[in-house]
This record gives sequence, structure tokens and C-alpha cells, in this order.
Amino acid sequence: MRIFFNLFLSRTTKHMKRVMSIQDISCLGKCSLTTALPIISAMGVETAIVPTAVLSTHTQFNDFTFRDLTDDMIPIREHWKREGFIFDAIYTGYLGSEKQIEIVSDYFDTFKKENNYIIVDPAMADNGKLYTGFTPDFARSMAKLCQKADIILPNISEACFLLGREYPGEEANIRQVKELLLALAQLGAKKVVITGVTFENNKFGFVGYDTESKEFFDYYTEKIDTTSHGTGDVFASTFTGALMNDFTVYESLKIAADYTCASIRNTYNDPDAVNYGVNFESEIPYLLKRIGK
Ligand code: PXL
Repeated sequence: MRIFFNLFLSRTTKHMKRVMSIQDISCLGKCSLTTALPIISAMGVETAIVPTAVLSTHTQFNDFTFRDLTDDMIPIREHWKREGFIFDAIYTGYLGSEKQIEIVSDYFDTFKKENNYIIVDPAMADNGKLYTGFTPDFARSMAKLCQKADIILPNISEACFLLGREYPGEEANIRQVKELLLALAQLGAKKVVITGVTFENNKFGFVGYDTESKEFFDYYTEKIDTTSHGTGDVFASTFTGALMNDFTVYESLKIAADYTCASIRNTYNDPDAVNYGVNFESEIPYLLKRIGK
């Protein structure tokens, strides 16, 4: 009877996936871990976190505080290794220093498995400019980290800094974007995706390249005429959550694009919206419907 019951259970309940997310906590500002945790958890996926720093706000504000947690990163890894924890994905975002990138690279070596995903969002630049505190050397270290990823998710600015290239502007044409993708593929990740690209006819979306099939892929949503912070983190978190819900990489990217667009639209239509992040919270019911939950 017990065996029968267990067999029945194993067919009806799927094992809960576990993601490790390594990035900072910006206490106020709706980005990095305060975006990844709610989105991935809402999608039904356990989210273990490695906080790399605690900031009073993200770095688009003036006078933010910054407590560096580098010294905690190695002991956390060692403890998790001793416990034998297994992760279905490791998703990294904003990292505070070259030293932290080195430690994250060791996390990848420790926790990489045959069938888990390493997702690197090299969150470090926007509109052709590196975020406060970052240097071209930091971007070069980030490029080395990308080598170990299954999927990288830079925007156009980040792609250019990873490659040490001139920034062509957010309205780069498709030929320029494809050329950037082929150069990014040389860094070593299996799939490379440039997010937040804008083309004529109000198109806004992503273009990617799969180094195994040697194929490009893309997808666009409506372009909403506003500037928004934190959308890269909403996109990467949703992508990770969708992948953990067994959608393909391409489907997961489309779900991420649709939810990011819905969050931007909601913010645009909200007269009381804050300008330091998007209303992703209000669109969580839409996201769950979109993934069939
Ligand atoms: O959303 C990217 C991000 C994450 N973390 C911190 C940031 C930013 C963007 O500015 O400053 C601390």
C-alpha cells in the first residue's frame, strides 16, 4: 500500500526546483535580490540567496550606503558544499567587485552539474555607461565569468563593455546586434542573448544566438515610451523561474519579455508609480496565468 501511495505521489508531485541567486540586496529600489526573490518564489521555485552586499538603495541614487559582504561568500559556499546542497540553476546579477567575480567563478565550479543551468546577467551598465563604481577592468573580469555560463543576458551597453567595443546606441540595427552576438559567443557561453533591444516600428525585445545549433532567434513586444530601472533584473529573474518550470529556453525568454512588458505598461499607466523600479508586483497574477499556474 505504502509503495503504491509513493508511486502515485511521485507521479503527481514534481520535485520543487531550487535556484541559487548571487547578487546584492538594495534595500529600497526594486532590483537584484528584492526582485529575484519575489518573482522566482511566486513561480513556485525555492530561491536560496547569496547576498554580496547590502546597499541602502541601488546605485542610481546619490549617497547610498554600501556594506560589502565578500567575506561571507566563501564560508557560505563551504557550508553549502558540506551540506551537499544541489541547485537546479545558479543565477547571478550585480556583483560588487572583481574579487566577488572570482569567488562566484568558484561557486560555479563547486555547484555546476551536468543538468543544471548557470545564468549570468552581467548587470553593470545602461545607456552606454557603466554603473557607479565599475571600471573597464571589472567588465573584463565579467567577460571571463561569462565563459562558464550556459546563458548570458547582457543589454547592448553590457555587451559592448564585455567586448571592449564602442557603444552603438540603444537603436543599433539588427546587423550590428547579430555581429555583437557572434563576438559574445566567442566568450564561451552556450547561448547568448541581448536584451532590451529597440528596433523601428515600436519593437522592443531580445535577440539571441545558440552556439550549438548556430541559429539566431528573436522576439519583440510593444515598445512603451518610458525609461524604467530594474527591468533587466525582472527579465532575468522571470527567465530563470520559467526555465525552472520546464519551459524551453526560447519559451522562457518570451515569458520574461511579456511579463517585463506588462510590468512596464502597468508602471506607465500608474500616475503614482515610483521612478526607481517597475510595478512588477501588480502583474504577478498575469505571470502565473502565463505559466499555467
Ligand atoms: O538592476 C541592476 C542593479 C543591481 N544592483 C545595484 C544597482 C543596479 C543598477 O543600478 O545599482 C546595486
